Amino acid sequence: MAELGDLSQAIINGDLNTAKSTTQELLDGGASAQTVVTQGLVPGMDVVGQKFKANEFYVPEVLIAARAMNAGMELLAPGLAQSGVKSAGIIVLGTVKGDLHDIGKNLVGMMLKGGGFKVIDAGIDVPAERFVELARQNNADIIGLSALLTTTMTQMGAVIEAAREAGLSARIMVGGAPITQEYAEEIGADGYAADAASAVDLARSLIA
Ligand code: B12
Repeated sequence: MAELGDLSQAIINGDLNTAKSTTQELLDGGASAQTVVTQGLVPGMDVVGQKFKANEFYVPEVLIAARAMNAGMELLAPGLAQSGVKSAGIIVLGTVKGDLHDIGKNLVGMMLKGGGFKVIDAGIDVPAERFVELARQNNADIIGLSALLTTTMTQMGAVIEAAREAGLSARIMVGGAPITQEYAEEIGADGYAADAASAVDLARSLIA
């Protein structure tokens, strides 16, 4: 009989097949989709996030773990929709206009999903108006902006301005290699995180 801890361990190991089979076994054994997420998948991904922060895991391990988690999530999606489990929050996440880098943004998105957030992926090269449109359509709690170029990081300010002009209440968090806490404050962002694991903590604190 599979245990919730086995599922957490499968995520930490990045073992997609075991993550899938264990998720299915837990469901077949009568566990609710919500229990499987909150006591199996999310604790596993939390450990992955901690290891990433401590430099015990690197980007490939995190991506592999996130893929295993997504495989489990796919099996749970119908059950979660039925039980109406409330997400931790809704985040519109994208790479700003002029910028095509998306590896970090995708990693942040996967970790946020692992943390129970509903993530709307706006993609790359996203103009300010598109962020505003998606945030409004989805009633987003947070807009997450990624930029990897010193020439595109200035776009973050444009999104913040557009969101304010549109009267959106969504908080804005920013990240990407050239971004610093100082820069985030300068442009009036609500938060900055240096890596994907910290992004989850930041998102939780922005909503709390
Ligand atoms: C891969 C890469 C590319 C790939 C991108 C592929 C893809 N699908 O993303 C390609 C080849 C397309 C590319 C193109 C270019 N690139 Co490039 N690229 C890189 C490289 C090597 C790695 C970036 C990366 O993926 N890192 C790994 C991820 C996991 O890290 P990350 O993105 O920093 O994300 C983490 C954090 O920053 C944070 N984070 C990220 N986003 C967010 C968002 C939020 C909300 C939060 C909270 C946190 C957060 O969490 C992430 C996970 O921990 C970097 C060098 C580097 N070491 O950064 C150069 C680099 C960013 N590129 C650079 C340049 C110059 C270019 C080009 C202009 C090159 C050219 N002359 O054509 C083009 C620009 C294209 C464009 N318009 O965007 C420069 C930028 C210099 C600068 N200061 O502006 C760099 C620094 C290389 C260099 N040393 O010169 N690039």
